[in-house]
Amino acid sequence: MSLREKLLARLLAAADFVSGAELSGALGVSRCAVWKHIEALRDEGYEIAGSPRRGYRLLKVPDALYPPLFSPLVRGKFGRPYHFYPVVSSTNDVAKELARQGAPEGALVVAEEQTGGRGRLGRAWHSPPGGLWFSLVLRPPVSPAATQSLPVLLSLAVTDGVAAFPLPSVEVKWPNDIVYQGKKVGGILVELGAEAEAVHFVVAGIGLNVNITSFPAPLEKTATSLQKIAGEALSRPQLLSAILAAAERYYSCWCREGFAPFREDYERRLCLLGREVEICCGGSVARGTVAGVDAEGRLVLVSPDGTKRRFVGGEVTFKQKPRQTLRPDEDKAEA
Ligand code: BT5
Repeated sequence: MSLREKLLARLLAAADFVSGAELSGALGVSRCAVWKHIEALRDEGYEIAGSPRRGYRLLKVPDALYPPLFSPLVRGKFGRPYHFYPVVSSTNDVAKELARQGAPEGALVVAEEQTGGRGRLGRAWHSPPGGLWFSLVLRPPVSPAATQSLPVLLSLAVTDGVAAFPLPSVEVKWPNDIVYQGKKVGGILVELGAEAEAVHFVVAGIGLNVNITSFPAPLEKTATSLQKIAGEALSRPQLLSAILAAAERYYSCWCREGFAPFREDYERRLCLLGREVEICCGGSVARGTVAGVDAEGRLVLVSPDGTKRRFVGGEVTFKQKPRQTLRPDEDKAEA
């Protein structure tokens, strides 16, 4: 780590002002050298408050994902090594290639823009500059079947990352969507490098519409962005680092205990709970009311005749208008 990165890491770790004396002691340089590096960071777009008596406090990091700006924000192993591309076809494709060449768990591929961003079943994913488009290499010690709950788990980590900002809460839409008032804010694409019994690697691709102000015609009515929700642009590096930290925490628990510990939390954030839906899965369509998810992250649907069915994947559409942002407990209060 360079001196600048160490300084930044100290400022990031501190919730309040850090004195110049403390910084110079920790970094082994003079207070004047600390001041010069603070000035250089300000030139790069960091907002740092300075007070003669209290020291320095980091207020805002610039909205750029270049390695020197983002790497100091990586707190754990998710995000190391960090591969950044201004433009790439699909971060999932790059991450898969890196994984095949032996990239370690936590390796991260981020692009400012994707020209061939993909959703499930080869659908196109609109990825202009301003969004967060990234893919993580994972090597979970589980069977291929157990990875089915990974998109569900990761969608929870994404909502946690978003919750680090002063925004109305976004919800999850099983299995892989992040939504706000029925509109899609983000999606997750998990791809596997595996044999029948063994997972060699997983690439978890996450796309989040962050600082995007308009969408092309086909998406105009169905998609939205965090900037539209917040009314202002958000710091993508801060958001990405919050998502990675949540994802790493959740993932390490999931590797040991599976999805069960996350079930209730997931249901609280699930926009489908108690709703009548149609689920399209492998060419067949089922209708029913969503009862929740099970310990494996499967969607539990109660058919009109009362039978319960579980789904590992599929396309869910509402048979009623999506609610605004009501939560299950608010539903009860309404009744
Ligand atoms: C997804 O697929 O939602 C998974 C999206 C994953 C994208 C990430 S970005 C980083 C990584 N690299 C990749 O190449 N992919 C991953 P699915 O559930 O199949 O939804 C796809 C559908 O969402 C499309 O058919 C469109 O209707 C809609 N869509 C496309 N782009 C969108 C966007 N930016 N925002 C909201 N909806 C979008």
